[in-house]
Amino acid sequence: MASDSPRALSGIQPTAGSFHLGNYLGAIRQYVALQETHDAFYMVVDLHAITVPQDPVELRANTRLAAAQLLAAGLDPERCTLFIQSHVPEHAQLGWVMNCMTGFGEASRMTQFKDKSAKQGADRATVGLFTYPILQVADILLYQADAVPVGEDQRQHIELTRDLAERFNTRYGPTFTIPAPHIVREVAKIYDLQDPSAKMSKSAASPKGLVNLLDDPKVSAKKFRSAVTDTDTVIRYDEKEKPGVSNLLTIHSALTGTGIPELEERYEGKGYGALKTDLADIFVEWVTPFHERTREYLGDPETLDSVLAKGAEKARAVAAETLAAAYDRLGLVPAKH
Ligand code: AQP
Repeated sequence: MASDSPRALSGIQPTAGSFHLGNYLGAIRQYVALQETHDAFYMVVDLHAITVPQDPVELRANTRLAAAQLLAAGLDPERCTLFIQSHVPEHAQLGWVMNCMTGFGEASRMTQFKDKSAKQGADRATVGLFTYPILQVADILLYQADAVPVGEDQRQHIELTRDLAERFNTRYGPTFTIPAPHIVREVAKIYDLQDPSAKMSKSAASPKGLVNLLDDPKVSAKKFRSAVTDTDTVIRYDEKEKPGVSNLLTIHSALTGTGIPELEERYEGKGYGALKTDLADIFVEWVTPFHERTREYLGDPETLDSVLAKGAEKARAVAAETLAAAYDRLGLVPAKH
């Protein structure tokens, strides 16, 4: 997309060997769609990943794997800018500025920190995990992003971004675009197949309800077939009374493009088994070529690294300009070269 189009920015963590279906439907699919209408910047956020301990060898491998999966999912380096966050040092630099703009109480209200630190024991959580939403603010503002495609769990962080951008602009003069979340309601929160009250998440207590894109498709098919539903037999979308069935209908509809009312009609009188088996087959059919494409990108590290290097160069040009403007407004003395 032309650089005078509205901007989109998002990032995804290389914290697992595979993205899961929630990441894909909630976020990555929107990345792919927005590259057609926006000047889109997408990054693998390795600096966010280190907010929790990472094995260096795994982190490096997972970062490349994340980039390969994004390309396999449909990101096109001719249509968007794909890069690794740590290749653009301006993220950490503007991150510090934004730390200095944020109230301690304000940061303490971020529910993601509360959830994530509770999972690992609050005492062991790092200061980096506490301030990661503020680094995310910098990620977004550096690119003057208009739209930020994310899942529902990130809404509060985009609100924080808007507040801090407005605060900076009011204090120091117009500097940052105020971004808006791009959250597609229907798929904003994909739920765990075993516990449909919890979001599908890589750090779920049990892997049984988590569908990883790069798992053996047979394993994922089995997870769909044994998904938790309810004791009734009627296939009807009802988030409150039938969260398990509603989640399966959401996933079916997202993968096939069939509307939910049409699915309800199609499965009338058929029982849950038919829905689960069909969905297992639909997923396997969708994910098999995704595996092949991911393998192809991983098998050609030179091309992958060159895509990421070009992406970082393009990203840096934009990020450096924004950082320079912000430093100038703050009153920092420019370095003489
Ligand atoms: N279940 C989900 N439904 C819809 N969207 C989701 N996202 C994550 N889970 C769901 C969206 O995926 C994008 C990338 O998220 P991330 O890199 O921050 O990954 P994450 O949030 O760390 O993924 P998890 O599995 O949710 O990790 P944990 O278990 O650590 O909390 C984001 O846009 C996110 O909204």
